[in-house]
Amino acid sequence: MALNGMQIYKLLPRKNCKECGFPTCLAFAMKLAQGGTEAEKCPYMSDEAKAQLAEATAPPMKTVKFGANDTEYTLGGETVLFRHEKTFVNRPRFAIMFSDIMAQEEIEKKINNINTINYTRINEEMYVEIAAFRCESQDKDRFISLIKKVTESCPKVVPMIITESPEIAEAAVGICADKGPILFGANEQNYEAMTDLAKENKLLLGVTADGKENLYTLVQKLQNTGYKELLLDAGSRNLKGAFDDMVNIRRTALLSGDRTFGYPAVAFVCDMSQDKMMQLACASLFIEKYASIIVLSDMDYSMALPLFALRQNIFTDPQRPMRIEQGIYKVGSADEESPLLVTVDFALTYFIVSGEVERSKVPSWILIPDAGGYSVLTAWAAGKFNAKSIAKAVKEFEVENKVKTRELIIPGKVAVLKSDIEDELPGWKVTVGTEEAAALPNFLKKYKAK
Ligand code: B12
Repeated sequence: MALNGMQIYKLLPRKNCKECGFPTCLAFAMKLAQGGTEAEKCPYMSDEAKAQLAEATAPPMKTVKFGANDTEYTLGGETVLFRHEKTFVNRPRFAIMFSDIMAQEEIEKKINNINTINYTRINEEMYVEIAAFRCESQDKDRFISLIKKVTESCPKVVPMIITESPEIAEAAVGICADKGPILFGANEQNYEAMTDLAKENKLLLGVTADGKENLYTLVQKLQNTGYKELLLDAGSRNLKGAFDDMVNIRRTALLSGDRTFGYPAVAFVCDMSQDKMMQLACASLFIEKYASIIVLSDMDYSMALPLFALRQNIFTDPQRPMRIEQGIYKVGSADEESPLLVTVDFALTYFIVSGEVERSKVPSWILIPDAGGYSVLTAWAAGKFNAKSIAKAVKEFEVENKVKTRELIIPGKVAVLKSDIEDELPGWKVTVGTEEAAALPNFLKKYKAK
């Protein structure tokens, strides 16, 4: 439980030495309770008090990891219930469910989809991160051969081993421990053996119970063993129940500061409906509230594009537009005769435009002035993308030393800037480009040919 300012004050040496930068120990304690400073700033605190404070001032939700090397992921660590209050930090990861009683054809189809999906948006490469394996046959060899087949065919995925049998779990972990798998299936009956296995291999342990109350008691038992790398599942396998579980677990952790529920949770969307569009809708909901792992039956491109884009949008800091650094960027082997385009420093706009320029195969330059991190029209309406800011960038980034053409292509949406820019940059000609970036490849080919 979090401590309040007075409780923290009682742990301090109360010397009012001011060495922490605060006028009194009480002022320091109050700030510490709000998370505005760190306990280490007090040079005279006992080790015991430090340990107590570290526990009390730790974020209400634990940060855990799974995977290994290039495919290591972080979950949890959230501090707010709503994105606009601050920001969400660790995006959920997508898993595709495999079962060892599934037909070979279906397994092949899912493998193929996992290997096909690769979506790059705003410079982030997105793909399916996890393959979940449910042992339904209770046949160890059959289960292991499924895990082997899928992990060999999809080298990037991290396995999630789902079984309630410690013996099968141990065998499964044995063949993929180097991938940092998630071990899912610790319950009331097996939790001691499952915890030992997770501890030994430093794995994220999925804890499952029938209902929130049972889960709460089970997590307390697990915490008493000292193992806290946990992933929660309150057992609901329908939309209404799982949504209720997610919201209650997160609210208990963040609003009541109760760390028993201060762990990430998993949503088994694959069990909520067999309809693809319904799974898409459920997964969208759980991106926002509040799953850290979302298990789907399958994912093809028509599901991946909206899910990945939504996840990326939700898990960015709402107070900071995703910006790219101002400057002049080369696309392809541009030289001093290549076309020069100007756009804004809003990352979404830049990557759409640079993607289309690449697609045109016409080597070009892209100039990025300071536009406040906004889209073309937003920046223009806010007075941040205009003749003066563009002319300033032309000078600041010494564009005239790189491009000899003295021609600048501006976005079609701000055609009104043409004559103002020509006034600001004597000797330059401004060409109004297309309104949409998708039309740029044709435009550039014609522009280059003229
Ligand atoms: Co606003 N906003 N907004 N806004 N906003 C809109 C832009 C719009 C059009 C809404 C409207 O009224 N219909 C108006 C502008 C109207 C106008 O002046 N013509 C508007 C306004 C008025 C404002 C405010 C002034 C409102 C206010 O406060 N009174 C403020 C200004 C900000 C400020 O003062 N602080 C405002 C604020 C915002 C917020 C909420 C902050 C967000 C901004 C997020 C951000 O930009 N980082 C916001 C948004 C999201 C929008 C909205 C809905 C989408 C903008 C967007 O993201 N577009 C639009 C409405 C709309 O467009 N549907 C209104 C997507 C990007 C990728 O598009 O940058 O234009 P883009 O790039 C495309 C093209 O221009 C082209 O390619 C891209 C893809 O096709 N392109 C090209 C880009 N560069 C180049 C370069 C070349 C050479 C070429 C050829 C093509």
